[in-house]
Amino acid sequence: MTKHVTLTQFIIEQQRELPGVSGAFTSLLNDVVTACKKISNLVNRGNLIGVLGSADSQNVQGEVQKKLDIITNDIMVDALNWTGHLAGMASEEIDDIISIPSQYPKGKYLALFDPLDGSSNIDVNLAVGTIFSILRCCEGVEPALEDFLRKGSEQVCAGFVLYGPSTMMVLTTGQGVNGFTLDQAIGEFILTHPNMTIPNDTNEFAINMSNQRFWEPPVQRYIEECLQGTEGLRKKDFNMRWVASMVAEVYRILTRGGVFLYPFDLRDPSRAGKLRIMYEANPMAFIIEQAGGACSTGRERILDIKPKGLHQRVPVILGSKNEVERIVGYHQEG
Ligand code: P6P
Repeated sequence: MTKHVTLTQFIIEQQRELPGVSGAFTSLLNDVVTACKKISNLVNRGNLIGVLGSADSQNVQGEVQKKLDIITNDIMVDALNWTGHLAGMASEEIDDIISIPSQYPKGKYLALFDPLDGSSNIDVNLAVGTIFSILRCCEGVEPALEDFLRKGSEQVCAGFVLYGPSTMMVLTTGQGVNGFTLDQAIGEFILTHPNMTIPNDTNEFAINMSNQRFWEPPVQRYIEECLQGTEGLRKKDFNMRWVASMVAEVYRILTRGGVFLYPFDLRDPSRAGKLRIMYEANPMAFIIEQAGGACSTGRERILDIKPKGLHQRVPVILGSKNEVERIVGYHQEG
């Protein structure tokens, strides 16, 4: 019988190789995993337990919140705030940084997360996910906003959980990318996709075509060439996918290559794009680069950006390295 490696065993064995690891990180990651297992169970039973639909409220982004947006945010906060591993948290659903209650010790990590990415899909039974990013900070000290606003290159861990036909966790701690499938029978994530790597080339792009009139010329040019297929410059046909759930798009790209674009949007230059740098772009960029891909705004590497705000938005172009570099080249040509 094949010996299955659980996520817990994988993390402990990987951390054992690192100098000076206290075990706090391993324990923190296991707490994140427990929260995501709870979310998986709720998402799976959605209609049966009345947690779908809108909450008749808006989040800091001005987006209508789904009931599960709020529930999953509370699950993440309640699973992590007592552990003594975190000095603070940040969530897509909460305007300010989330402090650790005074009765709990403050640890040396910061957790940032989008508790339910793609939640507009939840009512139509399409894939959604949880995205998380871990930064290191001074232990035992109340963190200030500035402690969160660190470049993505400073992340110590990034991951996401995709609640799809299978519940999958994808994780990096800077030593490559590994994928785990939740075995519902035993409640454990099992290593099923070791050392995930992205092909450098692809013939599949993901973009919301309804926004085409708001794209800048370099993105217009790239997508037009894809649509011209064998009759155009690229001399090959392309396929298109748009799931409207970043976690699903990124997982597909990790498994078969591709390029995902949520580009700069001319409608509102102050927004720059739709996706948030701290808990969407940065963790996904860390994962994509660790898998051999690339992630850019079109003008700069996402992981090099010094964030200005907790909910700052950035344009995102990520995936197969040669495609991302082509699009970046078009931006440089103007
Ligand atoms: P649109 C989900 O709301 C999200 O933040 C990403 O997961 C997804 O890629 C994108 O927005 C979808 O945006 O404009 O197509 O609904």
